[in-house]
Amino acid sequence: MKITQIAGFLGCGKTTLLLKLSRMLLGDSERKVALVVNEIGEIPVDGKIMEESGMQVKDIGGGCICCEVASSFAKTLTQLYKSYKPDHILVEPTGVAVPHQVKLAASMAGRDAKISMGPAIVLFDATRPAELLDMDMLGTLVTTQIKDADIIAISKVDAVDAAAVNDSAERIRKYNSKADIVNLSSFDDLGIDELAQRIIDWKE
Ligand SMILES: Nc1nc2c(ncn2[C@@H]2O[C@H](COP(=O)(O)OP(=O)(O)OP(=O)(O)O)[C@@H](O)[C@H]2O)c(=O)[nH]1
Ligand SMILES: [Mg+2]
Repeated sequence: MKITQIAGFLGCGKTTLLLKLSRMLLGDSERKVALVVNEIGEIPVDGKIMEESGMQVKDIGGGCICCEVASSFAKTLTQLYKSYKPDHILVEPTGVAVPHQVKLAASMAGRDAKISMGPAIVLFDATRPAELLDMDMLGTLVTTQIKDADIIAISKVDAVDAAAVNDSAERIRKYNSKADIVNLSSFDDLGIDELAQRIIDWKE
C-alpha cells in the first residue's frame, strides 16, 4: 500500500489534480486506489461519485492530519489497509500542512499495515509566486513545503506564459536543489500522466 501526498498551499490545485490522478492510476488496470482528504476546499471531493468509479474515499476533519488529528489519520490508513487493501492511497493534506510531518503521521500506520511511502508531491501555484514566497509568514510555510518535496509540480501553467513558469522554477530551485520539477496543468491534462508514472515507479 503506497501512500502519496499531494501537498501545497491553499488553492494551488490539489483537489483538481487528485481527481485526475486517481482516475489515471486506476486506469483500466486492476489497481485499487483510495483517497484520503483533509480539507474543506473550494472544490469538494464527491466521495459518492468517486466510489462509483471504484475508489474508496475517506474524509478526515477536525484539524490537520500532520498535527491535531495525526492519530486518526494513521487509524484511517490502517482501516483502509484492513478493509480494502488499496495499492495506492492519495492523500490531500490541508494547504497549511507540512509534508514531512504528514509522512511521519502516515508512518505511524506502519505498525499495523504494510505500507510504503510514495513521493511527497508539492504544488506551487504559477499564478502567484510572489504572493506565496514574498510574504513573511506565508513564505516560511511555502518554502518549508518546497524543501520537503520529492517532486514539485508548478501548477496552472495554462494560466501563465513560459517566462512566468521559468520564474517560478528559478524561485523554487533556491529552496530545493534535488526535487524534480514538473510543469502541471490539470485543465490541459499536462504533466498528469508523468506524475502517475512517477508514483507507480517510486521507491523509498
Ligand atoms: N488555470 C487553472 N486553474 C486551476 C487548475 N487546477 C485548479 N485550478 C483552479 O484553482 C482553484 C483551486 O483549485 P483546487 O483544486 O480546489 O485547489 P486546492 O489546492 O485543492 O484548494 P484547497 O483545498 O482549498 O487548498 C479552482 O478555482 C480551480 O478551478 C489548472 O490546472 N489551471
Ligand atoms: Mg482541495
